[in-house]
Amino acid sequence: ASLPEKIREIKGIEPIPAENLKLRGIAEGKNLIVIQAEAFQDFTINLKVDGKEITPFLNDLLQGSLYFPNVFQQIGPGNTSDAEFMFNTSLYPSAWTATSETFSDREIPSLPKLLKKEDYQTMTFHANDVTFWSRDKMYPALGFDKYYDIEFFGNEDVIGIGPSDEYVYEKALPELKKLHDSGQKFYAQIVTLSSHHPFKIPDDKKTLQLPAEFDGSIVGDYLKAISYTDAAIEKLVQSLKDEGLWEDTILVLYGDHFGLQPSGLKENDFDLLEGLVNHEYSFLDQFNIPFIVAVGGEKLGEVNEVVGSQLDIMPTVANMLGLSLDDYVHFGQDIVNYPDNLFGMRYYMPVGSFFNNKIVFKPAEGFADGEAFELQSRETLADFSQYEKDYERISELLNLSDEYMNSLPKR
Ligand code: GP9
Repeated sequence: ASLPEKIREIKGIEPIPAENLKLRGIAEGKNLIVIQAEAFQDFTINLKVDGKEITPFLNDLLQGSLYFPNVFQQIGPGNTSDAEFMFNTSLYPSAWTATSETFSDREIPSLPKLLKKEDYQTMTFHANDVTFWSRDKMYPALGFDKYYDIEFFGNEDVIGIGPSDEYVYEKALPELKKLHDSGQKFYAQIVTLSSHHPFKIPDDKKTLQLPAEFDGSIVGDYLKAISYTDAAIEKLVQSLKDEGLWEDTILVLYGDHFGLQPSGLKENDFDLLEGLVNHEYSFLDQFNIPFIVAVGGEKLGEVNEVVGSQLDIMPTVANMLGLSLDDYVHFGQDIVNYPDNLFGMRYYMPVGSFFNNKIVFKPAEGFADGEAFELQSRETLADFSQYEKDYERISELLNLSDEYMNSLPKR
């Protein structure tokens, strides 16, 4: 069997004929704009504090979009750059190094390369120095035609470590419009930065006021940073509409990874968070990122509760673009059409940890000493012996993934 077949077999995926796939090609030929939002956790979506929404624009956008509230991060030590790698490949990142630093000397199969064959131009925007996380090597390895980094943006309108999201969108838009106006299809990934730790948004850019109990807390700063992220995206979408790009766009938004790590929180932060999420804030909240797809001119309006992973984002979007991944090695899956899931975690969880549709499992010495939690109730499961097979399947998948990564030819 080929590697894609082997992966499907381990995951228990029976391929569905293309003509029977839901949402197949719904965005075929459209421009793809992907916003990878820094430290964006899902609990902020539809959240109200003191009657105020944290993400009013996205909450509104969701009404006509596809929204997956149960998707989990899988980054390794390469943080943001691992998330970029995963979206563009649907391959597991390396376990103990930043993938961008370890594998960028390889020929990496990728979404930019698949889209190139469909006559797309591909580019990525991130307002930091491109050498950070060795992106200067990763972007060419992923096959992007072009990247825009701090050299393009300059040190204007800075929030935290780089130019503000608003400024980045403003500068990126004319580049996209040029292509659109000349009839050139494009894929643009925009990696945001303004909501980076420690989440300090300057007073004149704050878009949210919170009750006094949030003053001086990282939770309050975080919510304000996410509110800023939301407001900046609103401006971008408005500009896409004003400039006539929206109807030809599929917009994908997802969070790269957690912002609020339990180890960085004080007791008061946990109390504040518990008040927001209505249960004890745990790793399940920490790792839960939003995944949203809006298609210009299409009313989708669906909340899909399926359990998914960061690796599933690209295959889900690829189906909507009408791309076939049948022969492309990938470890994620299109979660619209293949809702039965199994995916692994490493680095931020013990090796051998996995999620399936019902539980998350954390091994200790081995399987029997581990812990399992039901995803819906968050309760600890007393007897999880029925999931031992999944534990074995995950180790098989991660081994296959590492073998595959190591087999990629040098560039
Ligand atoms: C900086 C960006 C953010 O370029 O990658 O840092 P990270 O979240 O990866 O530590």
